[in-house]
Amino acid sequence: MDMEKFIKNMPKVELHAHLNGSLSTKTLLELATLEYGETNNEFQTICRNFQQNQEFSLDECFKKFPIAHALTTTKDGLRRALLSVIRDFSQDNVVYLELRTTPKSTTKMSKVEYLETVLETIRLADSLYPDICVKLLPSIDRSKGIEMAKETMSIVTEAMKTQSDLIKGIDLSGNPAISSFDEYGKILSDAKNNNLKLALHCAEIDNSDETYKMLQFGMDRCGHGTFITSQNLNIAKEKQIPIECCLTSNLKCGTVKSYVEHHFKNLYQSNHPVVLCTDDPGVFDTTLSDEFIIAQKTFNLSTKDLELLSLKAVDVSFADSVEKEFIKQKISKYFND
Ligand code: 6MZ
Repeated sequence: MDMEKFIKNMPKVELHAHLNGSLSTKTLLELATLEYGETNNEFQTICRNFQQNQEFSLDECFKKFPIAHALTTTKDGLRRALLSVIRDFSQDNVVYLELRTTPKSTTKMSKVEYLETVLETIRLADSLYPDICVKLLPSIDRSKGIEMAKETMSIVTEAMKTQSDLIKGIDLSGNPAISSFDEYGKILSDAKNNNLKLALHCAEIDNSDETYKMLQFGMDRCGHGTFITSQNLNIAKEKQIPIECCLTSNLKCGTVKSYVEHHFKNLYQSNHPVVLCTDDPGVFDTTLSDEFIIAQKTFNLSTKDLELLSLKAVDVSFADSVEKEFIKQKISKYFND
């Protein structure tokens, strides 16, 4: 079997994907048709522009999300979007997915209803797409301010009383150029005390002071980690903080110059825990298979490397021990049969 086919069929683990960044153009067009009756040409162009095919800046990337957000303001739209995303990951042979999303209040839905709809839909997807196990990491968007973050935490804390089998951690994301980490420390400590793991976007842009503070604060996984260097790299290594590497996202946002120069290479070669992730497969026009294929070709990975990377992803996931064992068996079977 050729390598691309082997990777496509391989059972994969996705740990860093944002719901509204994961909508394919096809899904956006379907949602737009349902929302506005008929898809007009103008909206078709807007949907097609969702994908970032050229190299843009990170700031440009953040201008894309409102296109998806406009189509997930109702319970119906949100449900359809989420089901499409889970289907797409499942069709790409992702067997375990930790999906992130920021609970939002819209004119049609409160934040509580947003979170409830997402959780209900994940449960529904369990019967529709039984080959994929989905968990949720509610996101705090750092660009929306501390009051919004407090509100999100209080809603998540309430939901945890009955849905802790699905809600596994908290993601801190949003435009890293806006606001400072200091404001969010207290809230994230509360999350930790509430048995939530922390997956924090850190060092996506070059801000070594903030990166230092975040690494000292600690986290269960680091999103991107692009600019973790020198002393900060030593801290990340001492603490063995797993890093979620999103090759195409970083390339298209211009935070790394080329695939070859991606920090994945040094981290992997120095045996630091790393995982390959898509970030926003809709925006960046990628899949987890594509990311593995790119990594395999760029860094000349062997099938043993692919197996080790996949098993490491299970280790650093927020699944429970029984779930981890189950996924590991699927992966090992694929590689060793
Ligand atoms: C930081 C990002 C991101 O939550 O509406 N998001 N945050 N860095 C990135 N790198 C490119 N990509 C996505 O999904 C979209 C939201 O995820 C965050 C942003 O807050 C974006 O608005 P949800 O489902």
